[in-house]
Amino acid sequence: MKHLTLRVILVTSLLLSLQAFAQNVTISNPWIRATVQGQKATGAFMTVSSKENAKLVAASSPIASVVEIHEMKMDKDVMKMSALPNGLDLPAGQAVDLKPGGFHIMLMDLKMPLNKDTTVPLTLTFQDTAGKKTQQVVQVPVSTQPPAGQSMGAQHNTQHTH
Ligand SMILES: [Cu+2]
Repeated sequence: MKHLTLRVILVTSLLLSLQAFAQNVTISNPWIRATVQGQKATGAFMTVSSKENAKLVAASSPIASVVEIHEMKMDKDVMKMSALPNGLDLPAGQAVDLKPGGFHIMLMDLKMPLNKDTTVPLTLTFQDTAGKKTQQVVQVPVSTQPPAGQSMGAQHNTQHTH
């Protein structure tokens, strides 16, 4: 009985701390690009802000076999995409944009076509500076363009250090 009580307390405090951290991360304007027939990969975009220094370290979705956090940048006039091996830095209090031509969540080996006006669940894994991981599930609308109010060229202070 003593054991059980202790376990309940531990689980409760763990849940509370997870919740506390989840509230520190805000996801806004998420969207995932609709696919055309035969397309096996697409990108998901959103704005992420964390109240504390953190990282987006992983993402997953039941509709894709492989999900990676990517960066796209110009390299000698060629747009190149690469996975961020250490995740995406989320400096405290700063909105970090994941958008076409920049950071994005890459969904590969899609198991089904993604049609406009549906939603796709995306599980995001964040890591705080102490190394503790938490997950947040976002229902991401499938669209052919960014959500209204978010222009493609929106300039936020996106800072990242390597
Ligand atoms: Cu990519």
